[in-house]
Amino acid sequence: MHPTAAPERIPTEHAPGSATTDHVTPTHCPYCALQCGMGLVRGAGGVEVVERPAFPVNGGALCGKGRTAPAVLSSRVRLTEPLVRSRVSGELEPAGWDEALDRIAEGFARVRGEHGADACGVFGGGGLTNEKAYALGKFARVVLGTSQIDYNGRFCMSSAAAAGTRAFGLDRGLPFPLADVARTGCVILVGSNLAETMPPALRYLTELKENGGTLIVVDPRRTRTAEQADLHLAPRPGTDLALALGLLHLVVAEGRTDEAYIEERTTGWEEARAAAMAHWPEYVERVTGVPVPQLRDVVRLFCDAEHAMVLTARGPEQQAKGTDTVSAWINLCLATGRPGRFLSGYGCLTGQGNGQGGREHGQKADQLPGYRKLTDPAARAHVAGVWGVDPDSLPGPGRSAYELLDALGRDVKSLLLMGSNPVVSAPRAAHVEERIRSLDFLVVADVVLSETARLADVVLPVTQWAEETGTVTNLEGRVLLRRRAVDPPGGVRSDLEVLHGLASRLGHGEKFPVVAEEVFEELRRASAGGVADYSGISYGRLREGDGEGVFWPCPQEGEGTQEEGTHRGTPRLFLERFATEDGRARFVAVAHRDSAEETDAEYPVVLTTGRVLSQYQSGAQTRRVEELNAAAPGAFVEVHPRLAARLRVADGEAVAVVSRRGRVVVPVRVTSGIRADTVFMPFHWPGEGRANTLTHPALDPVSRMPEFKVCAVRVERVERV
Ligand SMILES: Nc1nc2c(c(=O)[nH]1)N[C@H]1C(S)=C(S)[C@@H](COP(=O)(O)OP(=O)(O)OC[C@H]3O[C@@H](n4cnc5c(=O)[nH]c(N)nc54)[C@H](O)[C@@H]3O)O[C@H]1N2
Ligand SMILES: Nc1nc2c(c(=O)[nH]1)N[C@H]1C(S)=C(S)[C@@H](COP(=O)(O)OP(=O)(O)OC[C@H]3O[C@@H](n4cnc5c(=O)[nH]c(N)nc54)[C@H](O)[C@@H]3O)O[C@H]1N2
Ligand code: SF4
Ligand SMILES: [Mo]
Repeated sequence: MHPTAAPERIPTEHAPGSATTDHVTPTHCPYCALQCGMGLVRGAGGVEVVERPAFPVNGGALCGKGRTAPAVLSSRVRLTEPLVRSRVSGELEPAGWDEALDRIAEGFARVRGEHGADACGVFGGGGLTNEKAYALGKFARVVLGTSQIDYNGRFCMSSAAAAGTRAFGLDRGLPFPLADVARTGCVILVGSNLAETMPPALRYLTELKENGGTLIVVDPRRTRTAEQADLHLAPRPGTDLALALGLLHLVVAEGRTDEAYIEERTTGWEEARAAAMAHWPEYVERVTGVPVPQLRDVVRLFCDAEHAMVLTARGPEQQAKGTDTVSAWINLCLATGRPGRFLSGYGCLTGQGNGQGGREHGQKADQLPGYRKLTDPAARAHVAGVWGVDPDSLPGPGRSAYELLDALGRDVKSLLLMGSNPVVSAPRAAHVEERIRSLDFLVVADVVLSETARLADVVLPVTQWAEETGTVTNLEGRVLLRRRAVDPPGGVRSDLEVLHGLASRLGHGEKFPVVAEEVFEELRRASAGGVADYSGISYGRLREGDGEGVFWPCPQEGEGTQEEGTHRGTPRLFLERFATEDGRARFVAVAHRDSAEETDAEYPVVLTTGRVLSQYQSGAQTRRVEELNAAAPGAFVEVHPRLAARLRVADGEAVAVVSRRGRVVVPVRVTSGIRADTVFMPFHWPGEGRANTLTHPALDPVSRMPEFKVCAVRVERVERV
C-alpha cells in the first residue's frame, strides 16, 4: 500500500557531526511555521538531525523541539496499528486496515443516510501538508458532500488573515522575506514571544538592533522576547485595539501622517482617522495601562525610522475583536506610509508548520483551493472542473471550528479528525470534550494516541514528516518541499492513503491519488488563477538549488512557450499595487470595545494563555519527548509577587484557577515579569492543568476566532493533596 518511491537521497551538504554518514536528506522540521531547514541522516541508532546551513530562513539553527523531533518516530511512543472500539468490551482494540476502513465507511454512510450529508463533519489541521489539506477539503465536499469542514487554523491566525484580506485584498503571513526584518529601521512586535515560539528567528531581531534599528515589544508579560526590546509596553490583555488607535491618534495629532501615500495608495482614510481621533491618549492610558509618554515614544521611534514594520502574532489576534485589532495596527502602518514599500509594512507571524498553506487549499469552512471563495460561482466552476464534478454538487460554506465542535452530537453526528487535538486545545475544553463524547461516530487519524484519539471509535495510525514527501508553506509564503528520509513502520499508512482508502469504499477512489506529487500537480491546476496561485511551482522547482523554495503567487506563465515555468515567485508583495480591485489598500474604521468577559468582584483577575519553549501546542507530540518533558514537565500559572502575597502563596505552591467554565489546579510561578492584574497559563497539558478548561469561547464576528487571550478568573490557594 505504501507508495513505492524509495527514500530520497542526495549528496551530502555541509553536515557537521555526521562524519560517518554520507547521505543527508534535506527536509524541514515537523513543527512551527518557521519550517527550519534540517538534514536527516539514517544512522545505527535511528534517525539523526544534522544542520542544513544553506537553507536561508534558519541558517542551520534549530530549537530543541526540532532537534529532538526524531524521538516521535520511535514505535515506543507512536501508533503502529489501527484501533477499533470493540462492540463487546467498549475498549479500543488493534484491528486490520481493511476492518478499520470498512467500519469508517459504514459509519459515514449510515450517518449520511439517517441524517443527511451535513451530519458528517471533518476537522483538519494547519500542520497538514498542502497535499493533505487539499485532499481533505476535496474529500469532505466530493465524497461526503458535507459543508461541515473547518480546521484548527481558525484558532490560530484567522483574525490576521481576515484583517489582511480586507485591507490588502490578500492575506499572506509576511508579505516580505523574514530577513527584511533585520534591515528595517523599527519593528513593533505585538503579542509575539518569538524567542520561545520561533527561537531561530530571534537572530533577525538581534541583527535589527546591531544595524541600528529599534525593537518595540507589546506584551503583558516581560517575556524573553520583551527582554530584547528597546521599549516594552505591557498593556492589559485585550486592549491592543485601544492601544493601536491611541497611537494613530497621536500620529495624526503630531502631524506624522504620510499624506502623499494616503492619497495615492489607500482609500477610507477619513472614516478611519475620525474613528482614531475618538481615542484620546489619556483614555487609552486608562484602558491599557500604558502611560502616555510611552505612547509618544512609540510614535517618535516608529515615525522617525525611514523603514518600519508592525508584526503581530497570537497576543492581539486571539481575541473576540482580533480582526478589528489587527485592522487598527494595519491602519497605523497605512497612515505612516509603510505597506507596499521596500523593507516596511505589516506582517503576521503564522504559527503551525503549514499554517499558511493549510488555509489556502480548501480545509477552511468557506474556501476552495487557491484561496478561492466557496460562494464565488466562477471559483466553484473552476474547482469543480478540476475535480470532475458538477459545480452545483459542491456544498456551501459550513460552520467555523468552534461552532462545528459545539454542534457535535447535535447537528453533526460523526467526525473525521486529522491533525488536531481539540480536547486539549479548543476553548471551553470541558464542553468540547463532552460534545465529542456525544458523537455517534468519531474517527481520528494521528501519529500518536492523543487525548482526542482516546475517545475515537476508530483510530488510524499515520506516517509523519520524515516518512513522507509533501509541501508546506512557511510564514513568509515560501513553498517548501519536505522529503521522505526513512521508511515508516509497517503498520502505518499516510493520510493520503487513508483518504484514498475511504474514498474507494465510498465510490470515489480514483479521485484520490496516494502519491503526494500527483496531488500537488492537481492542486496546481486547482489553484491556477486564484489568489494563492501555485500553478508555476513544481516538485522539480522545489528541489532546485538549496531547496530555498518559491514564494506564492507563482502563476504558470506562457504555457507551451519558451517562457513556460519561468515565473520566479513573489518574495515581496504590494510594491506596485495592492491585491484589491482598485489596487489601493483599504483603511477600516474601527473602535475599541470591551472583552467578552471583563473582570468583576467575583472573577477579579485576567487570565491570558500561550506557550512555552519546550512544548508544542496540545503537547501530543512533544510530551512524548523525554528531553522536552524534562525542560517543561507540566502546567503552571505565572503570578505577580503582589498577587502571590495577597493569596499567601509562595513559588511552587498549588493554586486553583477558577473561571465561569471550570477550575484547574496548578503550581504558581511567581514572577515580576507579568502585570499584577493578570495571570498566564500555557495550554500544552490535559487534565487538571488544562488551561482551556478556563477559556472563553466568545468568537470574533468576522474571523470566528475564539478569545483565547482574555477571560476573567479568580485564583485561590489550595493545599496539595
Ligand atoms: N514552543 C512553541 N513554539 C510554537 C508553538 C508552541 O506551541 N510551542 N506553536 C506554534 C503556533 S501554532 C503558533 S500560533 C505560534 C504562536 O506564537 P506566539 O504568538 O509568539 O505565542 P503565544 O505564547 O500564544 O502568544 C504570544 C504572546 O502574547 C502575549 N499576550 C497574551 N495576551 C495578550 C494581549 O492581550 N495582547 C498582547 N499584545 N499580547 C498578549 C503572551 O504573553 C505571549 O507572550 O507559535 C508557534 N511556535
Ligand atoms: N488556551 C489556548 N488555546 C489555544 C491556543 C492558545 O494560545 N491558548 N492556541 C491555539 C492555536 S494557535 C493552535 S494552532 C491550536 C493547536 O492545537 P491543536 O490543533 O490541538 O494542535 P496540535 O497539538 O499540533 O495537534 C495536532 C495533532 O495532529 C497530530 N499530527 C501531527 N502531524 C500530523 C499529520 O501529518 N497527520 C495527522 N493525521 N495527524 C498529525 C499530532 O500528533 C497531534 O495529535 O491550539 C489553539 N489553542
Ligand atoms: S523554530 Fe519551529 S521550525 Fe524551527 S526547529 Fe523550532 S519548532 Fe522547528
Ligand atoms: Mo497556531
